[in-house]
Amino acid sequence: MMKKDQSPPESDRTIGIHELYASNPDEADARLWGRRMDPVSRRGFFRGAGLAAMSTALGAEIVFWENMPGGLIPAAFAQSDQPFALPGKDGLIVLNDRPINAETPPHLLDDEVTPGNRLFVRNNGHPPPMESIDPEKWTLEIAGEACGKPTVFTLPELKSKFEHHTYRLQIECGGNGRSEFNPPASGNQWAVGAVGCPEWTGVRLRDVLEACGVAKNAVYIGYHAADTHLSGDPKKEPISRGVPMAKALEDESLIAFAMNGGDIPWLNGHPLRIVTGGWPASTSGKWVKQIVVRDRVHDGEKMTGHSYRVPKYPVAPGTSVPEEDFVIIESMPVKSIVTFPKSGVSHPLAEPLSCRGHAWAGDLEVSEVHVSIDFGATWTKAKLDKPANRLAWQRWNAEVRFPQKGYYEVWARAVDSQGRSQPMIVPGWNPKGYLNNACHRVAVQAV
Ligand SMILES: Nc1nc2c(c(=O)[nH]1)N[C@H]1C(S)=C(S)[C@@H](COP(=O)(O)O)O[C@H]1N2
Ligand SMILES: [Mo]
Repeated sequence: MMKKDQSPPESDRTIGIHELYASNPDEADARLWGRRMDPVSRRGFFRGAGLAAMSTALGAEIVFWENMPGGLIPAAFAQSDQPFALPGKDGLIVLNDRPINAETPPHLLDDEVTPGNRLFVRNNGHPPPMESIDPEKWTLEIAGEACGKPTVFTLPELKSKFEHHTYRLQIECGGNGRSEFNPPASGNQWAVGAVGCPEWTGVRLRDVLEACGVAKNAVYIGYHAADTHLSGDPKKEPISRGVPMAKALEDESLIAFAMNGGDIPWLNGHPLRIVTGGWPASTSGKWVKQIVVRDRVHDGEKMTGHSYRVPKYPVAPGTSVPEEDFVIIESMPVKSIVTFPKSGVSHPLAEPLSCRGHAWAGDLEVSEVHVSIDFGATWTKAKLDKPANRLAWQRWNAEVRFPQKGYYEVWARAVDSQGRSQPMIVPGWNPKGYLNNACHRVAVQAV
């Protein structure tokens, strides 16, 4: 549960980290980040326009920019309250700039419906340039070996031919919470904020697929999208995932063209994305151009190997697991966050403190949320709202009183409709650091 301090020890910041990168980049990453980085992402943090934009933002040229490790946020931003600005986003913590990955601090997730500027961003490649996107001309092709009548729709056709549906759907990155695993797992070091629950409007994936003929041997769908691979190689895709037919055909599985009544934010997939709530958000393809109906488990980029997969049996931390023993993550586990108060607040001893947050449970509903101020020795049942619709997160709130002045932590623990509870400490270690649904906790000083 303890947050690992991601910042390097003071001595390492100044002594020879650049030299160390030149001679032993793995060791330099380990010292700087407490982990080893993917060699592809290590170099070339900023180039061309990105570098120019960053220099403008900093108000100075980055003299040694070529030495900056991939994903390193300039200390001028990382160590200040002024977050590095992403277009259309506000207050997010940027974990990586290439590709852009940013999470939302939990106190900024307090809204019942997550606003566009507060929805996390998880990119595997470069998004299609904003100015290249014309919603009127955008097309979506339905194809694949188990599609009876492959069809290309323009976005206006899609909107006019099929009924519109609006749902609040929770999406959470499979790697949310990764930063707490030990030994550390490579990848974005998400804390708790790679989750959100906006209101999506679109057409049902089912309606569109059925109009194009779903063959009897259909097993899975897969998406192909307009973002490009980090290497610049046009033959490579950054990501192409999907879900089994049963999930694709659910009422709530959407091809969404709007979010919260307006355009989907550019970084979240404008003008068209899939939303399959409750499953790892990697299945919710952004900037979607093609959906294939497959006669086998979709084998696109990041469907195979270790991506979005976990060992099919529990393993000791640090175990190396053979590839054939991994299974694809499907519905996400029960989880909750405390969105109020913000961690670190002081609160007058004489007054009760109203705490609140959200809870969700993949394809299931949350049936109870409990809070504790004594590290889990005793729990109080919170008031829990019903979800606005299936696969929406649920608001909880609870009033707590502190017995005396001092330091406390408010912990929240949700239980799903099948009786499964969030663990109080980090659950099952796995090589890629997925599915950490440990209790979230915030610090409060009673004064
Ligand atoms: N085309 C495309 N779709 C994508 C991704 C991507 O990189 N490209 N990332 C996936 C992953 S891993 C996650 S967690 C979610 C994140 O959605 P968001 O950025 O809108 O929060 O988008 C998914 N869909
Ligand atoms: Mo993700």
